Amino acid sequence: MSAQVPTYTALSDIYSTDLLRHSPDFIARSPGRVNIIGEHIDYCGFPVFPMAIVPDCLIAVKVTDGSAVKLANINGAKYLSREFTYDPADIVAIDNSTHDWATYFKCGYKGALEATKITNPKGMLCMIDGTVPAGSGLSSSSAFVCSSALATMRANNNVLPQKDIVETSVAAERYCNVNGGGMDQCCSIMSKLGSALFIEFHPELNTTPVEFPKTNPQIAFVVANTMVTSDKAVTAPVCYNLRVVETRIAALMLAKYLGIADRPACRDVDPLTFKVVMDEFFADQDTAGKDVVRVWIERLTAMLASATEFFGAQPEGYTREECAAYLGLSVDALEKKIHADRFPVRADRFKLLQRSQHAYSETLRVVKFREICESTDASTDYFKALGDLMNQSQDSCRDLFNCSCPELDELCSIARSAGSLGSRLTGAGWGGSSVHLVPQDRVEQFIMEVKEKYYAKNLPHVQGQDLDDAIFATTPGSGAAIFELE
Ligand code: NG1
Ligand code: MG
Repeated sequence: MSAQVPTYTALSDIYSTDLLRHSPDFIARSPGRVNIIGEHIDYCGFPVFPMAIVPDCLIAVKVTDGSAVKLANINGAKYLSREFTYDPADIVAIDNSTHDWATYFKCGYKGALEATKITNPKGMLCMIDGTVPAGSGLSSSSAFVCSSALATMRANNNVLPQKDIVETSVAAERYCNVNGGGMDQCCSIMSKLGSALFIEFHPELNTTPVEFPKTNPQIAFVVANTMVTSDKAVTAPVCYNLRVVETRIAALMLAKYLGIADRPACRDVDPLTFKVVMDEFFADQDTAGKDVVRVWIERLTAMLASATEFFGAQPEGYTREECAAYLGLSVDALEKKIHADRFPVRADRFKLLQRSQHAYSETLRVVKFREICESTDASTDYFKALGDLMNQSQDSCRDLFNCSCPELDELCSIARSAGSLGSRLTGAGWGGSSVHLVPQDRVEQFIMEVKEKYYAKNLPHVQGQDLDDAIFATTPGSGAAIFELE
């Protein structure tokens, strides 16, 4: 007799805690995401191609009078609680010196109240359950920030339009001192069940749901976590935030090299990104009917290859002083212009050539990946065409952007030998998860082989549910939602 799935009349039947003695008014949820392709280019303003996964962050909320916010986190059945009170002076203090799970809620709460301009917010009793593995590169942080912002807006009866919730969540997560792009929050909030999301950021946020081609056997994606926790908040100054700074300096120098740095569109926009430079470069040209991104990327790639006086002269990278001198700025002015004052980085040299080559080539792979997904040419070998782009992305992340790690490289080569057509890191890298393109009818066998060759060998203590959370097949899930309870 299979165990009956229990049914409850109210959440309070599950958790007899003071937070849930009253049944909640609503539940806000926002999912994690896996980035299929387009890594470290959202903050360059270029398009990316993630999809929402089923694991998410759920927040059950009882709205109360007063301004106290009580949180209960039942992740892994440990009952952890935090509470704070709305402070008219700065909404809520965010302390990044200790890495506490409640910080993500406070970021979403603060961002939501700033965006809605609510000054006398309701009290909230919140029961939180996150199932996106933390530090796994599947955007557990953004799932938490987005659901917290959504819950705060709903508690105050002021849920903004989706795109405003995305912008709010992107700004809110930066309170954790990670200078992130907008991919994770946009995917979490705006995904449509059954489709991946082609996300463009400039000239404005624009999303296009894209279904994967109907192949036989079906296309499936398997996520495999290296279990190397990549805690961006800790490593940011030498990893994530450093890469953001390198691409920003490269964009400034590119604009100068192309003679368009003083045009208002480049001079006044903050921060300057590769995409802004590209759009301004073509602004006075007739691009009707041209695939601007492809033209731009191919032109830049050729230019970078030949422009030794530009980037190629110093493959080991440029110092702050050299960059500032090229741009006619003081080092301080340069630091401010690329927000390195707010998000400090630790590096002597910036590898502008390599980061640019990755960003341009990765953008072209995203454009091609979407075209292949939308192609109806019956002769297309979808698995090979899509898989090759994913493998090229991994090589570029490893060799040009230096954001892979030995465990990710090992996992990708094991996966390819176990039948993946395309294997790459997903998310920031330096640990976290990988994503693999596998025909549906080989998924079980693939997962078994990777469990044996990677997890049993390197992580024998990871068993049972933890192992099932470490490597799993996933399909495009739906985005954020609010469930109104009676
Ligand atoms: P992860 O590490 O999965 O949260 C981060 C950034 C994204 C994007 C990817 C790299 C945040 C919140 N997320 O994702 O914007 O830049 O790295 O493509 O910073
Ligand atoms: Mg994250």
